[in-house]
Amino acid sequence: MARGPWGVCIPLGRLLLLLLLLSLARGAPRSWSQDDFHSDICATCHEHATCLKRERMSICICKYGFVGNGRTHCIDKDECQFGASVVCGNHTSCHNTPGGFYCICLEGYRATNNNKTFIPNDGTYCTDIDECEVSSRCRYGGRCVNTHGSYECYCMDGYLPKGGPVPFHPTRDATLCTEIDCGTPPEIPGGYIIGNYTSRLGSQVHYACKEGFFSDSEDTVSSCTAMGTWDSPKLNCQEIDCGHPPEVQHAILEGNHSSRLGSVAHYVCLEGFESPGAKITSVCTEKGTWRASASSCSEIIVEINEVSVFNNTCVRWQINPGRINSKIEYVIHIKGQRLDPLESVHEETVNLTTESRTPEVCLDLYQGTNYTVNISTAPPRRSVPAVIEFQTAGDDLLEDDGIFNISIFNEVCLKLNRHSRKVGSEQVYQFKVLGRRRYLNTFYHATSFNFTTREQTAVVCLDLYPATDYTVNVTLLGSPEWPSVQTTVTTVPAVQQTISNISIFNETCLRWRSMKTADIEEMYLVHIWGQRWYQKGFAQEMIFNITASSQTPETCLDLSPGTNYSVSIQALSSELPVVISLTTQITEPPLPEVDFFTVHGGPLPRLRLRKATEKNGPISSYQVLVLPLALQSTFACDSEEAASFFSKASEASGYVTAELLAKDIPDDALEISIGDRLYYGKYYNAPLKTGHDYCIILRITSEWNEVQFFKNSCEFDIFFFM
Ligand SMILES: *[C@@H]1O[C@H](CO)[C@@H](O)[C@H](O)[C@H]1NC(C)=O
Ligand SMILES: *[C@@H]1O[C@H](CO)[C@@H](O)[C@H](O)[C@H]1NC(C)=O
Ligand SMILES: *[C@@H]1O[C@H](CO)[C@@H](O)[C@H](O)[C@H]1NC(C)=O
Ligand SMILES: *[C@@H]1O[C@H](CO)[C@@H](O)[C@H](O)[C@H]1NC(C)=O
Ligand SMILES: *[C@@H]1O[C@H](CO)[C@@H](O)[C@H](O)[C@H]1NC(C)=O
Ligand SMILES: *[C@@H]1O[C@H](CO)[C@@H](O)[C@H](O)[C@H]1NC(C)=O
Ligand SMILES: *[C@@H]1O[C@H](CO)[C@@H](O)[C@H](O)[C@H]1NC(C)=O
Ligand SMILES: *[C@@H]1O[C@H](CO)[C@@H](O)[C@H](O)[C@H]1NC(C)=O
Ligand SMILES: *[C@@H]1O[C@H](CO)[C@@H](O)[C@H](O)[C@H]1NC(C)=O
Ligand SMILES: *[C@@H]1O[C@H](CO)[C@@H](O)[C@H](O)[C@H]1NC(C)=O
Ligand SMILES: *[C@@H]1O[C@H](CO)[C@@H](O)[C@H](O)[C@H]1NC(C)=O
Ligand SMILES: *[C@H]1O[C@@H](CO)[C@H](O)[C@@H](O)[C@@H]1NC(C)=O
Repeated sequence: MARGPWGVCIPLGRLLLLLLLLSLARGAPRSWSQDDFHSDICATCHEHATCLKRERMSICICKYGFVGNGRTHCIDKDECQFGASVVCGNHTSCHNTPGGFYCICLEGYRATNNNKTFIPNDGTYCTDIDECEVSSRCRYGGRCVNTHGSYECYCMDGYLPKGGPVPFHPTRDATLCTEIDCGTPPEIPGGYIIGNYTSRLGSQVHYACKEGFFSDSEDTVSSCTAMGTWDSPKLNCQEIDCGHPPEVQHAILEGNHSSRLGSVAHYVCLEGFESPGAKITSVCTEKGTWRASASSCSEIIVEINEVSVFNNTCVRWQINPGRINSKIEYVIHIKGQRLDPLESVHEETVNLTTESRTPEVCLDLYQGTNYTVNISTAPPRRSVPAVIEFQTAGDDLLEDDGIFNISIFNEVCLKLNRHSRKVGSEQVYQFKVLGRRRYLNTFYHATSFNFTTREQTAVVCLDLYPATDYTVNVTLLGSPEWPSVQTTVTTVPAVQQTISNISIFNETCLRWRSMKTADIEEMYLVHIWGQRWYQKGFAQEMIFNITASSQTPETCLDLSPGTNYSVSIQALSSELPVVISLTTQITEPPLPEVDFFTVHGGPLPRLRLRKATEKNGPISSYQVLVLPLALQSTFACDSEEAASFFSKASEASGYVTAELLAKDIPDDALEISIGDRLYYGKYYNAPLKTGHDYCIILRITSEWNEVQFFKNSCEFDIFFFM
């Protein structure tokens, strides 16, 4: 509603009609007849009036937009005076013109006739301009929203505002819409992304857990949100950890296993249990739990069978094969019915723990008694028990297999098994033990001990000597009528070494230490082998016995020189010999054999030498020496000096005129002529001077082991006259 200047409210449509009627009413009193006034009146009309001719009358009427009497005044009416919104409608401005007005739409609005100006009475009005429709003004990614007379920008779906407010106006604000990019999806520890994805809004990534990981949550998807971030993934991959494998009844875990996926835990049945068929395992599954195999451990029931009696009071049996590796405890229930004393009962339980599959037990039983023996396993192990009935042998002390069963063990101990016992009496047996060795006259070992029937199985360690024949006399003390019983046992040779610290002295003598008790006579077997590397045919063997009581026996051996020996010494009470090696030194070589031919006035004197036998050591060389006869008595054969013809001390000195190595001497003989002016070895065989007397000497040298350079032997001397 517009508020008019008259203070009344008038609807706009009716106002125009009212103005027109007012004008007509005012003109009415000034109406004249057509005849009188026709031309005059019209001439007097105001310039903004028109002359209206009606029959005989003319009337001046102000033109539309003017108000007045039509003749003296017609003034412009201001249509806009009631306000633009009243006259032109909403969102307008009103513009008065002489005799009219026009309307213009306000900024942001347009006239419905699409003209710039309009007159509202043709129904034109101002309508809001949809700026958003007109052009895209909101920049890239922006979304235009039209408002009254204006617009504002938001970011499109998939875009986010950056750098300014929202909503924004592109001319005013720096806001930019950027495309949403969620970037790399978050990583899930223990998980990974399946397949393709984009980082744009609405994109989805699908996660899965890696091998060995599992998730409680089934939700595997994360989406790129309008916030430009990924949903936080619900999948929670945890490493599969099956923890400790479950217990399996009657079984224990064996070996290594981990708590990770696929790990296999192996079980073994406890001792006494078995899992027929399959092995027992448990597997760590992808659910993080162990899945056990179906098999289980069931108890092995011990079957006791093949029960038999031996040695009068001993019982043995067999058990079924099965996985029982450890000891089994047996309960042996003994019940005996005796006539003497009258109808007495012997009842007893004996426990035996053994891992043998054929256990044996010797029971403490009365003689001449009917026994029932019930064998079963001790709880908790279960068994099929076995029962045997038997009668023990009569109470006869003089039974031919003896009261005592004497055996030897550990070389030095006697084990005494008594098979029977007598009720109500304890007897003492005296044992006299005498040891002898057939091969030693003075060897003698005597000892004695007492044994009471209290001891069922006794062990007496007497420190017996090995390889000795012992006689054991048993006497029942206090029963002169009971004859003594005699038995013999022989100890085996010692398995340990009884000789130590063997040493050589004075070249061919041996000394050692006997580990047996002092002052006990012992016989030693000595075995000697001799060999010479330089004399193939040489072989020496000696075997003999030595008897000695000393703890450090000595013996000197008759050995050849220049020989390698092996010497074995064994105490006859021992199984083991001691072997040592020794080498004797070489001694003087044998006399050389020579033939000498003297030729008068003709050829040179010739010497024929034969190979000497290598007796006391290897022969290395032969030397021919020339000695002035005058020096013969002072010549020392063992002097090592060997001057040559050129290096001799004086004209009158002797010298070596030839040297021949033993290997160069042929088997038959070698001849050389003295003074033939040749070199033999490094020696010059110089011509002898005529008119002098010489002694020609042959010298043989034995040498062994370099250091053991040994003597010369010279024997054959020749007088040579010229
Ligand atoms: C003009 O605007 C007023 C208030 O804003 C409204 O009540 C009226 O209906 C409008 N007139 C037209 C013709 O749209
Ligand atoms: C992943 O995208 C590539 C490239 O667009 C396409 O070649 C491939 O087949 C897609 N893989 C899957 C599993 O969709
Ligand atoms: C058990 O594990 C240890 C340590 O990992 C390893 O040294 C050993 O060899 C394994 N034993 C077997 C039987 O696998
Ligand atoms: C009975 O005992 C003796 C001596 O202890 C033994 O030599 C013999 O082998 C045993 N008999 C049986 C059947 O074991
Ligand atoms: C023998 O074993 C049974 C069962 O284990 C036990 O009750 C008993 O005391 C044991 N007897 C002896 C003497 O050890
Ligand atoms: C043992 O049993 C046999 C047969 O049953 C019987 O003849 C004998 O007299 C019994 N001996 C004893 C000592 O009870
Ligand atoms: C043997 O002993 C077992 C265990 O003590 C018992 O169950 C069984 O009855 C006995 N058998 C006989 C024949 O005595
Ligand atoms: C054995 O007993 C007899 C008689 O009592 C005694 O003379 C002797 O010395 C005892 N021998 C030993 C080794 O104890
Ligand atoms: C054992 O007895 C026999 C004859 O019975 C006797 O000749 C011998 O000397 C006795 N030996 C010992 C060690 O007493
Ligand atoms: C070695 O023999 C010599 C002479 O035969 C002798 O005097 C010496 O005592 C012996 N040496 C040893 C250690 O017996
Ligand atoms: C050494 O003595 C033992 C035992 O008497 C005998 O068997 C062996 O023949 C003897 N050896 C020599 C070489 O005398
Ligand atoms: C605009 O309006 C149309 C009708 O709606 C008229 O026919 C035109 O004459 C008018 N033009 C102007 C300039 O007013």
